[in-house]
Amino acid sequence: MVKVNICGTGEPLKKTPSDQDGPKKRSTAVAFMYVALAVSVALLLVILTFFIIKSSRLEAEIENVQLKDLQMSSELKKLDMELSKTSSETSAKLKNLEMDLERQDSQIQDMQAKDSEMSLKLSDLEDQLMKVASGRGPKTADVTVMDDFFTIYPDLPDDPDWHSFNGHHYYFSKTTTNWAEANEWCRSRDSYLAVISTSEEKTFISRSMTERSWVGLSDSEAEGIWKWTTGESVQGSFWAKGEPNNDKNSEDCGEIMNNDYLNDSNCEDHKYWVCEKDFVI
Ligand SMILES: [Ca+2]
Ligand SMILES: [Ca+2]
Ligand SMILES: [Ca+2]
Repeated sequence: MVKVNICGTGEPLKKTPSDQDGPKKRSTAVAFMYVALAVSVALLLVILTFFIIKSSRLEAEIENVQLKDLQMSSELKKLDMELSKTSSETSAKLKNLEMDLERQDSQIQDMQAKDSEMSLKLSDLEDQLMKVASGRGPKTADVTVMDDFFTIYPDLPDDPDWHSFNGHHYYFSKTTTNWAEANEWCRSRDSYLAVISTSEEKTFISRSMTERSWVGLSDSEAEGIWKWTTGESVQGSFWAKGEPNNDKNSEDCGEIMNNDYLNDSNCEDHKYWVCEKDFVI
Protein backbone atom coordinates (compact mmCIF):
# COMPACT_ATOMS: atom_id res chain seq x y z
CA MET A 1 0.00 0.00 0.00
CA VAL A 2 1.41 3.43 -0.96
CA LYS A 3 1.36 6.06 1.68
CA VAL A 4 0.31 9.55 0.34
CA ASN A 5 1.77 12.85 1.44
CA ILE A 6 -1.04 14.52 3.33
CA CYS A 7 0.58 17.81 2.74
CA GLY A 8 -0.65 17.56 -0.85
CA THR A 9 2.73 17.44 -2.60
CA GLY A 10 1.66 14.28 -4.40
CA GLU A 11 4.97 12.53 -3.76
CA PRO A 12 4.79 9.10 -2.25
CA LEU A 13 6.13 8.81 1.23
CA LYS A 14 9.45 6.99 1.62
CA LYS A 15 9.24 3.47 3.24
CA THR A 16 10.73 3.20 6.73
CA PRO A 17 12.97 0.16 7.61
CA SER A 18 10.18 -1.17 9.82
CA ASP A 19 7.76 -1.07 6.88
CA GLN A 20 10.23 -3.17 4.84
CA ASP A 21 10.72 -5.83 7.64
CA GLY A 22 6.94 -6.45 8.13
CA PRO A 23 6.24 -8.97 5.35
CA LYS A 24 9.53 -10.76 6.06
CA LYS A 25 8.61 -11.24 9.69
CA ARG A 26 5.12 -12.33 8.75
CA SER A 27 6.37 -14.95 6.31
CA THR A 28 8.89 -16.22 8.91
CA ALA A 29 6.07 -16.51 11.45
CA VAL A 30 3.87 -18.35 8.95
CA ALA A 31 6.74 -20.69 8.09
CA PHE A 32 7.36 -21.29 11.77
CA MET A 33 3.67 -22.06 12.27
CA TYR A 34 3.74 -24.57 9.40
CA VAL A 35 6.81 -26.26 10.83
CA ALA A 36 5.22 -26.38 14.29
CA LEU A 37 2.05 -27.80 12.77
CA ALA A 38 4.00 -30.41 10.82
CA VAL A 39 5.95 -31.41 13.94
CA SER A 40 2.72 -31.66 15.96
CA VAL A 41 1.08 -33.81 13.29
CA ALA A 42 4.17 -36.01 13.08
CA LEU A 43 4.19 -36.35 16.88
CA LEU A 44 0.51 -37.20 16.89
CA LEU A 45 1.10 -39.83 14.21
CA VAL A 46 3.97 -41.37 16.21
CA ILE A 47 1.85 -41.48 19.37
CA LEU A 48 -1.08 -42.97 17.45
CA THR A 49 1.12 -45.66 15.86
CA PHE A 50 2.62 -46.47 19.26
CA PHE A 51 -0.84 -46.93 20.77
CA ILE A 52 -2.02 -49.04 17.84
CA ILE A 53 1.02 -51.34 18.15
CA LYS A 54 0.68 -51.56 21.92
CA SER A 55 -3.01 -52.29 21.67
CA SER A 56 -2.57 -55.06 19.07
CA ARG A 57 0.17 -56.66 21.24
CA LEU A 58 -2.14 -56.55 24.23
CA GLU A 59 -4.92 -58.15 22.22
CA ALA A 60 -2.57 -60.92 21.08
CA GLU A 61 -1.46 -61.53 24.68
CA ILE A 62 -5.07 -61.64 25.87
CA GLU A 63 -5.88 -64.18 23.16
CA ASN A 64 -2.84 -66.21 24.18
CA VAL A 65 -3.88 -66.22 27.81
CA GLN A 66 -7.44 -67.19 26.86
CA LEU A 67 -6.10 -70.03 24.71
CA LYS A 68 -3.89 -71.30 27.54
CA ASP A 69 -6.84 -71.06 29.89
CA LEU A 70 -8.93 -73.19 27.52
CA GLN A 71 -6.13 -75.75 27.16
CA MET A 72 -5.69 -75.94 30.92
CA SER A 73 -9.38 -76.45 31.55
CA SER A 74 -9.56 -79.19 28.92
CA GLU A 75 -6.50 -80.89 30.49
CA LEU A 76 -8.08 -80.56 33.92
CA LYS A 77 -11.26 -82.13 32.60
CA LYS A 78 -9.23 -85.00 31.08
CA LEU A 79 -7.31 -85.54 34.32
CA ASP A 80 -10.53 -85.52 36.26
CA MET A 81 -12.02 -88.18 33.95
CA GLU A 82 -8.88 -90.33 34.19
CA LEU A 83 -8.93 -90.02 37.97
CA SER A 84 -12.54 -91.13 38.24
CA LYS A 85 -11.90 -93.97 35.74
CA THR A 86 -8.84 -95.16 37.70
CA SER A 87 -10.72 -94.93 40.94
CA SER A 88 -13.65 -97.00 39.65
CA GLU A 89 -11.26 -99.55 38.11
CA THR A 90 -9.36 -99.82 41.38
CA SER A 91 -12.51 -100.38 43.40
CA ALA A 92 -13.68 -103.02 40.88
CA LYS A 93 -10.33 -104.80 41.17
CA LEU A 94 -10.49 -104.56 44.94
CA LYS A 95 -13.95 -106.11 44.89
CA ASN A 96 -12.68 -108.93 42.61
CA LEU A 97 -9.76 -109.55 44.94
CA GLU A 98 -12.07 -109.71 47.93
CA MET A 99 -14.28 -112.19 46.08
CA ASP A 100 -11.23 -114.28 45.13
CA LEU A 101 -10.09 -114.26 48.73
CA GLU A 102 -13.51 -115.41 49.92
CA ARG A 103 -13.56 -118.13 47.27
CA GLN A 104 -10.09 -119.29 48.26
CA ASP A 105 -11.08 -119.30 51.94
CA SER A 106 -14.07 -121.50 51.21
CA GLN A 107 -11.89 -123.78 49.02
CA ILE A 108 -9.40 -124.12 51.87
CA GLN A 109 -12.22 -124.99 54.25
CA ASP A 110 -13.53 -127.58 51.78
CA MET A 111 -10.07 -129.07 51.39
CA GLN A 112 -9.62 -129.24 55.16
CA ALA A 113 -12.98 -130.99 55.52
CA LYS A 114 -12.01 -133.45 52.76
CA ASP A 115 -8.64 -134.04 54.42
CA SER A 116 -10.15 -134.92 57.77
CA GLU A 117 -12.74 -137.15 56.06
CA MET A 118 -9.95 -138.93 54.18
CA SER A 119 -7.84 -139.32 57.32
CA LEU A 120 -10.77 -141.08 58.98
CA LYS A 121 -11.31 -143.33 55.96
CA LEU A 122 -7.59 -144.14 55.72
CA SER A 123 -7.37 -145.03 59.39
CA ASP A 124 -10.45 -147.21 58.89
CA LEU A 125 -8.69 -148.88 55.95
CA GLU A 126 -5.56 -149.38 58.05
CA ASP A 127 -7.69 -151.05 60.75
CA GLN A 128 -9.26 -153.35 58.21
CA LEU A 129 -5.86 -154.26 56.76
CA MET A 130 -4.50 -154.97 60.22
CA LYS A 131 -7.46 -157.23 60.90
CA VAL A 132 -6.95 -159.03 57.57
CA ALA A 133 -3.23 -159.43 58.31
CA SER A 134 -3.87 -160.80 61.79
CA GLY A 135 -6.62 -163.14 60.52
CA ARG A 136 -9.20 -161.42 62.75
CA GLY A 137 -11.19 -159.82 59.98
CA PRO A 138 -12.61 -160.62 56.55
CA LYS A 139 -10.23 -162.05 53.97
CA THR A 140 -10.31 -158.84 51.87
CA ALA A 141 -10.23 -155.14 52.81
CA ASP A 142 -13.24 -152.90 52.13
CA VAL A 143 -12.23 -151.51 48.75
CA THR A 144 -15.10 -149.05 48.85
CA VAL A 145 -12.75 -146.82 50.88
CA MET A 146 -10.62 -146.31 47.77
CA ASP A 147 -13.73 -145.65 45.67
CA ASP A 148 -14.68 -142.97 48.18
CA PHE A 149 -11.25 -141.45 47.75
CA PHE A 150 -11.80 -140.92 44.05
CA THR A 151 -15.32 -139.63 44.71
CA ILE A 152 -13.93 -136.95 46.99
CA TYR A 153 -11.09 -136.08 44.57
CA PRO A 154 -12.72 -136.67 41.18
CA ASP A 155 -9.87 -135.07 39.23
CA LEU A 156 -7.00 -136.62 41.13
CA PRO A 157 -4.91 -138.51 40.50
CA ASP A 158 -6.68 -140.85 38.11
CA ASP A 159 -8.56 -138.28 35.99
CA PRO A 160 -7.08 -138.79 32.50
CA ASP A 161 -7.59 -135.12 31.67
CA TRP A 162 -5.16 -134.04 34.37
CA HIS A 163 -1.45 -134.74 34.23
CA SER A 164 0.92 -134.70 37.20
CA PHE A 165 4.35 -133.14 37.34
CA ASN A 166 6.41 -132.40 40.45
CA GLY A 167 3.40 -132.56 42.77
CA HIS A 168 1.27 -130.28 40.58
CA HIS A 169 -1.53 -131.24 38.23
CA TYR A 170 -2.12 -129.77 34.78
CA TYR A 171 -5.06 -129.66 32.42
CA PHE A 172 -4.47 -129.04 28.70
CA SER A 173 -7.62 -127.70 27.02
CA LYS A 174 -9.12 -129.26 23.93
CA THR A 175 -10.76 -126.07 22.66
CA THR A 176 -9.75 -122.42 22.36
CA THR A 177 -11.00 -119.22 23.95
CA ASN A 178 -9.82 -115.77 25.04
CA TRP A 179 -7.57 -115.26 28.10
CA ALA A 180 -10.30 -114.07 30.52
CA GLU A 181 -12.59 -117.02 29.78
CA ALA A 182 -9.72 -119.48 30.03
CA ASN A 183 -8.81 -117.93 33.40
CA GLU A 184 -12.41 -118.27 34.56
CA TRP A 185 -12.61 -121.87 33.32
CA CYS A 186 -9.63 -122.85 35.48
CA ARG A 187 -10.95 -120.97 38.52
CA SER A 188 -14.31 -122.69 38.26
CA ARG A 189 -12.47 -126.03 38.57
CA ASP A 190 -10.48 -125.18 41.69
CA SER A 191 -7.39 -124.41 39.66
CA TYR A 192 -5.71 -121.47 37.94
CA LEU A 193 -4.11 -120.68 34.59
CA ALA A 194 -0.66 -122.28 34.78
CA VAL A 195 1.98 -120.30 36.67
CA ILE A 196 5.44 -121.27 35.48
CA SER A 197 8.01 -121.01 38.25
CA THR A 198 10.88 -123.12 36.94
CA SER A 199 12.33 -123.92 33.52
CA GLU A 200 11.56 -127.62 34.18
CA GLU A 201 7.89 -126.76 34.59
CA LYS A 202 8.02 -124.61 31.44
CA THR A 203 9.54 -127.44 29.44
CA PHE A 204 7.02 -129.96 30.81
CA ILE A 205 4.09 -127.74 29.80
CA SER A 206 5.38 -126.84 26.34
CA ARG A 207 6.12 -130.50 25.56
CA SER A 208 2.76 -131.72 26.89
CA MET A 209 0.57 -129.30 24.94
CA THR A 210 -0.25 -129.57 21.27
CA GLU A 211 -0.68 -125.86 20.43
CA ARG A 212 0.48 -122.56 21.90
CA SER A 213 -1.61 -121.95 25.04
CA TRP A 214 -2.65 -119.23 27.47
CA VAL A 215 -0.91 -119.21 30.85
CA GLY A 216 -1.66 -117.10 33.95
CA LEU A 217 0.48 -114.14 32.91
CA SER A 218 -0.53 -110.56 32.14
CA ASP A 219 0.47 -106.89 32.28
CA SER A 220 -3.11 -105.62 32.33
CA GLU A 221 -2.65 -103.80 35.63
CA ALA A 222 0.44 -101.83 34.58
CA GLU A 223 1.79 -101.87 31.03
CA GLY A 224 5.16 -103.60 30.87
CA ILE A 225 4.97 -104.97 34.44
CA TRP A 226 4.40 -108.67 33.80
CA LYS A 227 3.04 -110.73 36.67
CA TRP A 228 1.66 -114.21 37.15
CA THR A 229 -1.89 -114.29 38.50
CA THR A 230 -0.38 -115.32 41.84
CA GLY A 231 1.48 -111.98 41.96
CA GLU A 232 4.91 -113.53 41.23
CA SER A 233 7.21 -111.84 38.71
CA VAL A 234 8.16 -113.65 35.52
CA GLN A 235 11.76 -114.70 34.90
CA GLY A 236 13.28 -112.64 32.08
CA SER A 237 14.86 -115.67 30.40
CA PHE A 238 11.43 -117.31 29.93
CA TRP A 239 10.48 -114.82 27.19
CA ALA A 240 11.06 -115.55 23.51
CA LYS A 241 13.61 -113.32 21.76
CA GLY A 242 12.20 -109.82 21.22
CA GLU A 243 9.23 -110.47 23.51
CA PRO A 244 7.25 -109.07 25.20
CA ASN A 245 6.86 -106.50 22.40
CA ASN A 246 3.31 -105.24 23.12
CA ASP A 247 2.63 -105.45 19.37
CA LYS A 248 0.15 -102.83 18.08
CA ASN A 249 0.07 -101.59 21.66
CA SER A 250 -2.47 -104.30 22.47
CA GLU A 251 -0.69 -107.34 23.94
CA ASP A 252 -1.41 -107.73 27.64
CA CYS A 253 -1.78 -111.51 28.08
CA GLY A 254 0.85 -114.25 28.19
CA GLU A 255 1.02 -117.49 26.23
CA ILE A 256 3.52 -120.32 26.08
CA MET A 257 4.63 -121.28 22.60
CA ASN A 258 5.69 -124.66 21.24
CA ASN A 259 9.31 -123.47 21.20
CA ASP A 260 9.24 -123.50 25.04
CA TYR A 261 9.21 -119.69 25.37
CA LEU A 262 6.69 -117.08 26.46
CA ASN A 263 5.11 -114.41 24.27
CA ASP A 264 2.72 -111.53 24.95
CA SER A 265 -0.41 -111.66 22.83
CA ASN A 266 -3.78 -109.94 22.41
CA CYS A 267 -6.05 -111.06 25.29
CA GLU A 268 -9.01 -111.42 22.91
CA ASP A 269 -7.23 -113.97 20.68
CA HIS A 270 -8.62 -117.49 20.91
CA LYS A 271 -6.02 -119.98 22.09
CA TYR A 272 -5.78 -123.27 23.98
CA TRP A 273 -5.00 -122.94 27.68
CA VAL A 274 -3.30 -124.78 30.54
CA CYS A 275 -4.73 -124.99 34.09
CA GLU A 276 -2.70 -125.93 37.13
CA LYS A 277 -3.60 -127.06 40.64
CA ASP A 278 -1.25 -127.48 43.57
CA PHE A 279 -2.95 -130.27 45.44
CA VAL A 280 -0.47 -132.74 46.82
CA ILE A 281 -1.75 -136.06 48.14
CA1 LIG B 1 3.39 -123.75 38.58
CA1 LIG C 1 1.24 -105.06 27.20
CA1 LIG D 1 4.24 -110.33 21.37
